[in-house]
Amino acid sequence: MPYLSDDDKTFFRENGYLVKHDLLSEKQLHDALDVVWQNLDCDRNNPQSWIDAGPNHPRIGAEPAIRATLYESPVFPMAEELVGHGKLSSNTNPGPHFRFPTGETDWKMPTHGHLDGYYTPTNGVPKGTVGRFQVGASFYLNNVVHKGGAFTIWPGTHIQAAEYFKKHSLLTFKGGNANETFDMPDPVEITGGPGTVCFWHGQLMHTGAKNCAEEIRMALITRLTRKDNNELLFEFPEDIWANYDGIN
Ligand SMILES: O=C(O)CCC(=O)C(=O)O
Repeated sequence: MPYLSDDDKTFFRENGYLVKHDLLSEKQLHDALDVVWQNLDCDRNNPQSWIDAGPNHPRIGAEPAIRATLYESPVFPMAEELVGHGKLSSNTNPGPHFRFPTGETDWKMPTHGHLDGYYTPTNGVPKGTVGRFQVGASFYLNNVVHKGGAFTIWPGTHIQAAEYFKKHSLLTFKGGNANETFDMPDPVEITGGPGTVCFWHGQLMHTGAKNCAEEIRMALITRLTRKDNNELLFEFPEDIWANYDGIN
């Protein structure tokens, strides 16, 4: 029995993202949160210590409780339903992404997003390479409210990106500043309770919003690639869904 309906797939195809709620069990959330707190440089019982506590990127992706949120939940099978059964590599770990409370109340929707995988001086992608992937999944370990540092996306920009790269080099794209390139739609803030997952196309503009709430925004983000991704890195087929068996 598939997890995703035809309507889900149509939504993903048109908008470049899809949100599903309650995908993680109580135990998965509990165990993952324990690992997070054991490795975070602030005090679980003292909210004052959470304010501006970043940057804080513990290397916990390979911990069994963290991997379980992806591989022992419906998250990976759902991504496979988009890209194709048996097509995705399972070597990828989810990485923790925290947005710490700022202690401020002055919030506005993010105005700038980026695409992942293209060189910028600060994002860790080496110059002369690209790090493309098929589907990202951003999943929340706690409740993420409006103004609470939500993962934020610009719907439809995956289609603009596909058109753009038919005519422009991947290696000269300023991934960190995609606003200059795209006709920007209104952004969508992804809010939801623990276990909410946003699946997003690997070429969708996104960012994390400012956190004016009291809680740390606790997300895991994974970027899933096809097993044959190395052969596809520089390909932009006429049909942008050519490598997504579930969408075709
Ligand atoms: O933390 C977030 O919500 C966004 C993270 C992000 O933009 C990224 O990892 O590329």
